[in-house]
Amino acid sequence: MLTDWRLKGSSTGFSSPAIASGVLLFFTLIFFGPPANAGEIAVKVFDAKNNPLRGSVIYATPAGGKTPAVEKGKMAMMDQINKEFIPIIMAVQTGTAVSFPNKDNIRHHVYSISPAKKFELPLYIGSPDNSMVFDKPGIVALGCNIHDWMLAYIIVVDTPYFAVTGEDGRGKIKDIPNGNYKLAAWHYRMKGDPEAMAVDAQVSQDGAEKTFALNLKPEFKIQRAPSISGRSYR
Ligand SMILES: [Cu+2]
Repeated sequence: MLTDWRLKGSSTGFSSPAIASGVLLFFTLIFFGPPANAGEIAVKVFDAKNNPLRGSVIYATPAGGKTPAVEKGKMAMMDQINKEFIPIIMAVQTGTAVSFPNKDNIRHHVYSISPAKKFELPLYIGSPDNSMVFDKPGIVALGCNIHDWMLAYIIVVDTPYFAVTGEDGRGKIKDIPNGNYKLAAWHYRMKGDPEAMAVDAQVSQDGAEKTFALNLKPEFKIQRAPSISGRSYR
């Protein structure tokens, strides 16, 4: 479209007021950015008792539209610090490479038996080049063979539009192009399939806001023993 009026402009000159205003619009766009054709989806995730659910992954997949491919060379990092995975919940788009640096001065042995990505990084220390491409969508549960309580999840989704909720159970998927989406929420204790429970969301300049109320299974994370200093870790 832009090309069209530029051609028209060059063939008829700039005397017409319509073309002049087109030129003005063109330069306005150059200086002030594109028009608002993207918005955000604000999401709240609660449990059945209305407690906010931190660490829920919310993700929006274009309804019938094309999903942009993952950025080439996209990397994410799953740290190991103080015998815990950081972050505990991480979402990535399918095709993203994830590395597993060990910031402790002891060895970890990271593994997953999840169908979406089965792997093992035998005992290592430091930050060897151990990145792997997560090429299938799904939930990947991580563990450490040495430290039973170490647990984290990598949620691999077929879309670049996702976010993780904070302590208040709220999350925002930002810079998402206007259009219709299937919006899903995942939590590691949820009952049911997030995609089967997905809702329709429409993104426009006004944005969209959605709420999920999830039924949870009992907590199953292995509790970490108190440390020597008396400080306990979960
Ligand atoms: Cu470990």
